[in-house]
Amino acid sequence: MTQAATRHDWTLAEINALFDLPFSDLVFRAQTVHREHFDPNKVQLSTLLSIKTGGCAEDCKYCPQAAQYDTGVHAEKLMPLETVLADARRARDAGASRYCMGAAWRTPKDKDLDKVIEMVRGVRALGMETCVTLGMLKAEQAKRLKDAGLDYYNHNIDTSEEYYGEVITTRTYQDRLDTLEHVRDAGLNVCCGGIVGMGEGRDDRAGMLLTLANMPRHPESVPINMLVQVEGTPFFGVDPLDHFEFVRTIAVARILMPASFVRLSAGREAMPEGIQALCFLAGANSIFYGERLLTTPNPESDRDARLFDRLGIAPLASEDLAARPAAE
Ligand code: SAM
Ligand code: DTB
Ligand code: SF4
Repeated sequence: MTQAATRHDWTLAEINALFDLPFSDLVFRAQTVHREHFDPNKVQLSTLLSIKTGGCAEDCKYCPQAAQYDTGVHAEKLMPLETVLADARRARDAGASRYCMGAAWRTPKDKDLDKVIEMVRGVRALGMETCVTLGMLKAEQAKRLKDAGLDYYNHNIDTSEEYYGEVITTRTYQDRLDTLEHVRDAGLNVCCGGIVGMGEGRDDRAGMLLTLANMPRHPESVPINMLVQVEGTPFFGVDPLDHFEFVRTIAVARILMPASFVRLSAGREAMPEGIQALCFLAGANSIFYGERLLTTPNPESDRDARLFDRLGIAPLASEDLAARPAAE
């Protein structure tokens, strides 16, 4: 089968036209693209740990960790190295190939970065891929992480440039793009996606994917999160997004970024398994695996293992990942 060239010049009208396709046509097209680039029955597993929880100075309206919202999440200190490594070992033994460490920081202080670097080294030594998400990074901080052997940096654009001001006011869209450029320039793999179900319109979902797909190189990993509504956050109580619209978002991401891992990310706890199966059919090939995301629940690992069995899906091993060409 001949592969269409990977594009970086999508227009909003083209992306909206994909969203407007009949559901079956869209999913068929996404699955066809998916099969040109990936084994359709393999899914990559990442386990998350919040290494520094709560007390964050930013005002992201979806986030239970922002200090200014009363959500019951309290500020904690950075976790000790040994606690992190013990958790990573458990995740590896349960089958995760990548370990992602998240911190509720606007940006890391250099002395905190030293400690995170020790964590990255320790997790790598366990034979896992590493990912961290620490907020905004300066160029030299990104380089230090790369030198320490970090594989991926997660930093999301979250939504479209147009809707962004409705979601966060304490840092700009451009701030996020600057961090992503530093991460890319340092030679790290980029993990970048966003959240849907925050009251945005379809145009915003299309606009978010447009920003991602027209980056000079596609992010290697594209997490699509369904908003987890947490009481006390400003977005608690917004109209939930139709599940089929979520599947459409996954399918369009797959078509636009054919060689990237598209992650069915937050929101699976409240998502019927049939919808999750549709997401895999639409080209999602990565999940967060383990009972907890950062502060909110995720499906139990044995429930996911059973779902994979029923669908004939196998977890992707670290060796399979190492053998893959990079995203384009
Ligand atoms: N503080 C860092 C930052 O914001 O870049 C790193 C951690 S932050 C929690 C990582 C990402 O988690 C956010 O960019 C957002 O996309 C996602 N996220 C946070 N709260 C969420 C929620 N309630 N539902 C879905 N995704 C969420
Ligand atoms: C991403 O895109 N989603 C993850 C990860 N990157 C860091 C975080 C989801 C957080 C969901 C809310 C919580 O558990 O606090
Ligand atoms: Fe802080 Fe990150 Fe939550 Fe925003 S998403 S409030 S930056 S922890």
